[in-house]
Amino acid sequence: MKDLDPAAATGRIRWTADEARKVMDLPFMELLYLAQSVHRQNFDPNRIQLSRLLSIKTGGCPEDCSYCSQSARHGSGLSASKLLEVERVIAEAKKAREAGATRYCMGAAWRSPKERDMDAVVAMVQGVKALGMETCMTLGMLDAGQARRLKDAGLDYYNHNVDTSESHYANVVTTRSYAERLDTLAVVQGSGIKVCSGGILGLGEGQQDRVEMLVTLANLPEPPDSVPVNMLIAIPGTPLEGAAPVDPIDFVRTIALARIMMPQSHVRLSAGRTGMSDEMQALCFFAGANSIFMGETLLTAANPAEDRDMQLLARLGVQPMAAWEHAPQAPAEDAPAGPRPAARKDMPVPILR
Ligand code: SAM
Ligand code: DTB
Ligand code: SF4
Repeated sequence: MKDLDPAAATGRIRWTADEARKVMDLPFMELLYLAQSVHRQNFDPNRIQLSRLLSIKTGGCPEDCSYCSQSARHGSGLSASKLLEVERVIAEAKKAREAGATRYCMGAAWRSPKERDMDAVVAMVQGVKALGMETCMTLGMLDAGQARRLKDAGLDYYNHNVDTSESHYANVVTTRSYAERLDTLAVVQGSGIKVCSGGILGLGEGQQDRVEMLVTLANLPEPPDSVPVNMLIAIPGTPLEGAAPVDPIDFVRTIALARIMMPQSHVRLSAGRTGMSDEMQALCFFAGANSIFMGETLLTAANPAEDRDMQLLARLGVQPMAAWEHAPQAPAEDAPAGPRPAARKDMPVPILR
C-alpha cells in the first residue's frame, strides 16, 4: 500500500478500495491503535456529540428500502401519519435541548418533499434554529431549489445515506438509484448545507461492501461532516426481518476504518445500539465513533433510554460535546475561555506502511 504521507493528509487523500481494504484487514489491535491515534489528532477523545431525532412525517413511504418500517410496500404494521404541526416540532426540540442535545434531526418518510410541504419544513428549521440548536433534516431526494430554501432557512445538515456499496445497493432498494443518492448529496453540498451521509451494516453485505461504501463517502468532493453508521434493526414484516446479525468485531472494524478514512468527520454510532452491549459501544467509541442519537425512540424504532446512556458516558468518563466544539476550525463566539481541543487540520495522519 502506498504511504499516506503527512503532506497529503493536510489536503485530500483519494482512497482506492484496495488501500482501504488493507487497512480494514489489519490485525485488530493495529487497526484500533491507528484509529484512536487519528481520532486524537482531530478530536477530544473524551467528548461525544449528542443528536436527537424526531419523525416529523411517519410511514406510508412510496420507496421500497428493504430495511425500513416506513415503506408502504412492506407489512410492518406501522400506520402512516401526516406531517406534524410546526409548533409541536419546536416544542419537542426544546425538550431535547433541555436534555442536552445540541443537534436536532427531523426525518420524513418521503421519496422527496412536495412543494406544498416546503413552507412547513422551512418554518421548522427556523424555529429549531432560533432555539440555538443545530438543525438537520432528512426528507429524501432534494432538488437545488429546495436545498437553497432550506439553506436560507438556516439548515445546518442534511442526512442522506448511501446505505451500502454501489454493487450491493440494488439488492436493498430498487425505487431510488445509487446515482440519484449521489446527485442529492451533490445538490446538498452545492447549496452549502453540510452533508450527513453513511449507511447500514447488516443488509446481507460483505466486509468488501462496507469498505467500498466508505470509499464512496470519503471520496466525495468533501467528505461528509457526519457519517452515521447504523446497525440494522431487523423490523418484522420487512424483507430483512430475518437478516443475519453482523459480527460485532466486523462492525467495530468498520467504525475504525471510517475514522481513519474521514479523520475530521463526526462518526455517529446510530441505529441499533439497543442490540449492542455497553462494552461493544465502548469499543466503537475507542475506534473513533464520537456521536450518538439520544432519546428512547429513533424515527420509529427503539433506542437506549436516556438515563442508561448517561450512565454509560459517565462510566467511560465521556462528556457530551458542547455546541461550540462541533466545528473545531471555527469556534463560536460563546466558546468558553481556557483549554479546548486544538484545530487539527494541520496535523498529519500517521504514515501507514
Ligand atoms: N426518507 C428519507 C430517506 O430515506 O432519504 C429519510 C429517512 S430514512 C429512515 C433515514 C435512514 O435511516 C436510512 O437511509 C437508513 O440508512 C436508516 N434506517 C432506516 N431504517 C433502518 C433500520 N431498520 N435499521 C437501521 N437503519 C435504518
Ligand atoms: C441515520 O443514518 N440513522 C437515523 C437518521 N439517519 C435519520 C435513522 C435511524 C432509523 C432507525 C429505524 C427507525 O427508527 O425506524
Ligand atoms: Fe422511505 Fe426513507 Fe424508509 Fe426508504 S428509508 S422507505 S425512503 S422512509
